[in-house]
Amino acid sequence: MTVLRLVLGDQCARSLSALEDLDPARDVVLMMEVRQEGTYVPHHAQKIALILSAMRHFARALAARGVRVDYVRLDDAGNTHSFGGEVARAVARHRPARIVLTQPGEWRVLEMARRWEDEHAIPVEIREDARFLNPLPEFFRWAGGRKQLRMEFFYREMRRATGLLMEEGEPAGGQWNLDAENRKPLPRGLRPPAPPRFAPDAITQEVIALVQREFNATFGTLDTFNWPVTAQEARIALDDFVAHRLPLFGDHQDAMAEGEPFLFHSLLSPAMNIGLLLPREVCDAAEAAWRAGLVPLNAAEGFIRQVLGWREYVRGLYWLRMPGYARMNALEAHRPLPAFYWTANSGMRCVDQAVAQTRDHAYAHHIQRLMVTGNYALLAGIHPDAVNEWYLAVYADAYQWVELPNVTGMVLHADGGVMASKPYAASGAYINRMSDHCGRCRFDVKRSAGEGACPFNALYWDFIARHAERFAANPRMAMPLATLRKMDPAKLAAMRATAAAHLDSVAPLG
Ligand code: FAD
Ligand code: DLZ
Ligand code: SF4
Repeated sequence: MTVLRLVLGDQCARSLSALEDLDPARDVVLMMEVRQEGTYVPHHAQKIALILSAMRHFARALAARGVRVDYVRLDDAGNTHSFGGEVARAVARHRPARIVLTQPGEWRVLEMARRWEDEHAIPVEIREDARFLNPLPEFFRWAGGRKQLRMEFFYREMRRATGLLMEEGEPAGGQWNLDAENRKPLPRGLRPPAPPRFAPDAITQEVIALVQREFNATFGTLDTFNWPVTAQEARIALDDFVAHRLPLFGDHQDAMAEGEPFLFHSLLSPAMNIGLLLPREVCDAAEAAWRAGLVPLNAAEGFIRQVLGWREYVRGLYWLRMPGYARMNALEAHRPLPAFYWTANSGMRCVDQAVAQTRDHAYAHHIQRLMVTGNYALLAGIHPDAVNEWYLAVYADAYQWVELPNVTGMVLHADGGVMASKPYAASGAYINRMSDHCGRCRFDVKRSAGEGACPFNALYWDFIARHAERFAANPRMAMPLATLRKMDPAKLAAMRATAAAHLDSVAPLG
């Protein structure tokens, strides 16, 4: 009897566990374009277009291999526009003996899927997502009993387990982590090579028109759509990155520069997160380039650490801690999201550049997400729900399994330190060191109080003072707390007044 196999939009991988034992003569693959997935947060138009185009290409590739694909298009008559409704209609159409799917990337969808067995009175098998390098049971075993879950120790285990960048049981080059070499700003005159172009084919063009027509995506332009939408294109993107940008990826990983949204970054997360590339092939390509002498070790290690370490770690943490993780607010932050997260008109050059690039490309690199828009949200005390919704909406690579730990854990310290031993809070000095934004800003990065002072400075000390008691027991916060104690009270009062005036002047989302 028929097995109904589901492929969700972020599961466009040939090696998907749900397709493993597929029998083309017997089974049906169900793919569903549904409005609910496009609107549960106000997604960037490019994110919706990427998913729908990748889904249509993947369905075509499956059909070409003789697989029966039941593909529900967004504008099909009768589309109920939810996964639940479409699964119910497909069960009525095919009368399957059972449903098979790969574990979804978001808790809310997993909850939905867990109900189908009762709703349809047939077995529903939810399989491990084998695209990841670290099976969840192994992560849970590693995490078991530990009070703090430090990525660095997890990463070392992953290096040992996979053999990546290992030589006779030791880390290649003698050190596990070469991050100290990876903090250089972009030197004047160095222009990063442009990423490859992926001209939209007929399918992508059709999808772009559909998204323009059907979704009221007010944030984000589609004119600059340039994401790989097939496994073949994603491989071209990977090879291009390894050849042209990986060599300097490490050196300038943390740099920010005017008019350079991509720098030496890979831009591979959107493709990886929907299954067009596997993390193992991405890591193997970086390691092979290093072994061939084409890229330095700090570049290969820095990049592999992001994919093998951070990416696997945040996914493990998400499934370990959900659903409670989504409700955490350890620093009791309650402000609404400022409107400038959508309009790019804060007057803070670093913030406006990050938001404008996000609007134009559905992309900002890690340090912009962490140390600019994220740092601002942390210092200003914006509610985690509002911050999470924004990050989940605006990036082409955003799915809750990866977005939530980065925001709640890494950026907002809202998990009380499960992920990071101290908050990534920084004043304007950090942004000034790593970018060329401050020279073009109407605020003065050297000043901390009064009209025209950089808001990050005043907000930083206001944040430290606000949470001084809470952070007192944290040895990693000893330095800023000691500086705070020695600070002239009048100076601190002036900074806190500047922070308050700034926050009062910021328009919340209407
Ligand atoms: P590169 O700089 O080239 O890095 C290589 C790869 O490493 C990325 O493609 C990604 O797969 C992986 N990676 C790097 N850092 C992380 C990390 N912290 N967590 C998980 N994977 C990582 N990444 C997402 O994929 N989706 C998100 O929704 C997302 N939200 C984020 C929100 C915040 C607040 C922060 C601070 C980070 C977030 N990240 C997210 C992680 C990281 O910023 C992006 O993966 C990266 O910017 C994607 O661009 P890239 O492919 O050019 O990355
Ligand atoms: C993000 C997204 C969007 C915009 N649309 C669809 C869709 O129409 N059909 C689909 O199967 N998936 C879509 N997705 C991705 C899902 O939201 C994703 O599978 C879940 O969030 C689980 O990670
Ligand atoms: Fe950002 Fe402050 Fe620099 Fe302006 S002066 S770009 S607000 S860090």
